[in-house]
Amino acid sequence: MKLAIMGAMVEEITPLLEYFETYECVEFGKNRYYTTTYKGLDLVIAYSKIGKVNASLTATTLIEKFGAQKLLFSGVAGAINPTLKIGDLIVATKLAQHDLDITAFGHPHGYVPEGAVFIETDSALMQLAKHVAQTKGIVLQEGIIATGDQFICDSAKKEWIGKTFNADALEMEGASVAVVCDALNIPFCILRAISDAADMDAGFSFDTFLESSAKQSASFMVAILDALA
Ligand code: 3QA
Repeated sequence: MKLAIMGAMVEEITPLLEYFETYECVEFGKNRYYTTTYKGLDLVIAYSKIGKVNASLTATTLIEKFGAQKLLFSGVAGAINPTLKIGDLIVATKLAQHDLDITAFGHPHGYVPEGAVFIETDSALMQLAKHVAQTKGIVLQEGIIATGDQFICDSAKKEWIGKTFNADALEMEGASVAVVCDALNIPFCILRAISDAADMDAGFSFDTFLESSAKQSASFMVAILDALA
């Protein structure tokens, strides 16, 4: 089984590379892909750089060039649902692009013809994540994640995204990874730990908690790998 583990920022995959200790590096498409094995799993790990376009390129490369059969995303997110606090984990049930807008033609936000507003994640991976959380006594929320090419640091924008997509958290890559995996028939899972509340304090909170929240997500990801192995 060949598995891809993806992040957006270097901080999101560094804890994983440190955990696996030995890996090889292949350069492709102005990016680096790290390969290793863990408990019989073949892993390919990469961070895409920020945003939907970079994330789409990396997800596609992980699947088409490196032959990943499942894709797991680990990283941080801004909270919309007030029950989500800094460091809390959320796994996506489905994802939407909040900045995709052809509403001028009567379509709903996030929709383009021949697409769908929401892309659902793999239910088997979701069940596995929930099972791992339960057995380890870790709180894992499940919910809707909204993605767009904007760092949200404004309560009004956050509320709009929350009510338009019924979203619980937001970030800048998940839904584009979802579009790629859905099109290429690759089961995927998007895991995020909260770094901020996407409000006026988000910039400061993000800088303060990026590293610790990225580690929370990465260590839960290792537990998922243990269950998959
Ligand atoms: C933010 C990162 C991007 O990959 C999306 C973090 C956490 N809080 C968010 C928020 N709005 C949108 N997304 C998020 N990730 C990139 S900007 C910081 C860049 O620092 C999730 C996320 N409120 C670079 C240093 O100059």
